[in-house]
Amino acid sequence: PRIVLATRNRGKVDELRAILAGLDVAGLPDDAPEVPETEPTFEGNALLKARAIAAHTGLPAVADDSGLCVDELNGMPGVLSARWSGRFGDAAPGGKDRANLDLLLDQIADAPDERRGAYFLCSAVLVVPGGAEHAVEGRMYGRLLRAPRGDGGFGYDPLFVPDGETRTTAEMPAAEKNAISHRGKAFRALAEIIPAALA
Ligand code: ITT
Repeated sequence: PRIVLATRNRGKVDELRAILAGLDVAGLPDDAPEVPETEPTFEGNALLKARAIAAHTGLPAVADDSGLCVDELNGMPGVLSARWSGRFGDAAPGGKDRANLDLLLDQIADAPDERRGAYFLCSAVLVVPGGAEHAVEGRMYGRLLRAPRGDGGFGYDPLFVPDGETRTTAEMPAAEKNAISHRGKAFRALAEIIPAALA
């Protein structure tokens, strides 16, 4: 059965295609509606995106909402991670990921080691048109460096070192990041329930 991925983020599409290998995964159609993320929770926003795309395409839709929760910032930027800097896509020099990364560096510049803990959270959902909704969650715990390292991944990866690692997630091959990441965990859990959910 065919499912559609409700995301415009290229970094995510590449990760999700690898994790959901074996399923027939379609990309977001060009005429898909833009869905504002207005909910206060990751799961609420993931459901908003998947419901809109399931209704638009008539296909089962998979979406995620994810972000970085930083100890020093009492859980911020959290659900605001993608739009924290207020600079979007091409409007930001170096892209929005760069603007967000610079803001994070600035905000935690004075944080001592014991306040540099953080975790990524991913809520992954499946919405079947006119049918059931499923939601699962994955997390990856780690700590934030004082200067970025690595060109892989996307978003905040150059600052994030997972627990038990010395490399940032931007220094890991994609498959290694997926094996331990919030998104990898959430989507492997979702992939397990997709066959029964679509049967
Ligand atoms: P869609 O809504 O179209 O899926 P988005 O980029 O807006 O794309 P989110 O609202 O889920 O996605 O925001 C997630 C943000 O959190 C993302 O832009 C990064 O800044 C950060 N993020 C999430 N997962 C990450 C990861 O694996 N590595 C680095 N940063 C990540």
